[in-house]
Amino acid sequence: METVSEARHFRTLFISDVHLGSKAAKTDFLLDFLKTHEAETIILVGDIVDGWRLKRSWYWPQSCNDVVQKLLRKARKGTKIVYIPGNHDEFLRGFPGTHFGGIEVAERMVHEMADGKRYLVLHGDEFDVVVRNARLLAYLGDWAYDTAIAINVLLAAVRRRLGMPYWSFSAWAKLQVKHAVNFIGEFQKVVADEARRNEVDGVICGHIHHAVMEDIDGIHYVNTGDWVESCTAIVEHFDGRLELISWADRVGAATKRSEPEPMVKVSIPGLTGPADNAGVRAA
Ligand SMILES: [Mn+2]
Repeated sequence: METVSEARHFRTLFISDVHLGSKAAKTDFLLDFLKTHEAETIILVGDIVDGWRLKRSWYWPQSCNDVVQKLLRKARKGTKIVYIPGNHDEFLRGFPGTHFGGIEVAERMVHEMADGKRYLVLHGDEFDVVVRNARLLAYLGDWAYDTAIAINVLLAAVRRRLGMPYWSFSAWAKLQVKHAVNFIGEFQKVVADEARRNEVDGVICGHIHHAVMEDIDGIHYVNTGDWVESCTAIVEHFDGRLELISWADRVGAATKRSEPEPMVKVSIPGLTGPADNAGVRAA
């Protein structure tokens, strides 16, 4: 589609849950968005590359490389880019503090807005276990809470070793439609609690594919949403004001690709393509 709009400039751009490597990734929309949105800093809030999908079956059309190249080009041109890995791209979690192609990898960070407000930025999957066992953990207290999070991290590592996919909150929540709203509410509350513990004004996360900005007991809870369904991003204006952009709404109804795209070789520094038919080994 032809979009004849000038690029809009922002202080910061927050994007998460693109799931490059999954057929559902709306790469065309994201490319359009990245072409028309410039920022001093771009923070990738996890699950940008879906390592799990790629491991099962290689799906990497040219448009996936285009997204990666677009980001790398922005980095070359002076945009500061921070990549906070999520559970689907946790192969990057082993490299906190490292850089690839000008992109910095961090587990989580505190971002200070132009108006001085401080926000904790993290993907959010570490709280899955707390969400699932919220009532029990509240009863058992801090020690059990910390232990549960540690066990969650350990369990994810064991599952990874055994070649089992990470337990997916969004997939699971969708299966339990009736309760999904409760789960989302519980997730938001748990993440807001973490922000409070870190003595910040707000929190920016992804993971549950549910973009929203709202106040939760004095904490500004912000979720970046996703680029597999809703095509949403959070932007910080130069005065520190945050805005939720729904890109799919801006450019019209989502149009599905009719023809399957040919697969190409991946070109992400550090991530190699499939060596054989067995699939990909993600770093
Ligand atoms: Mn996630």
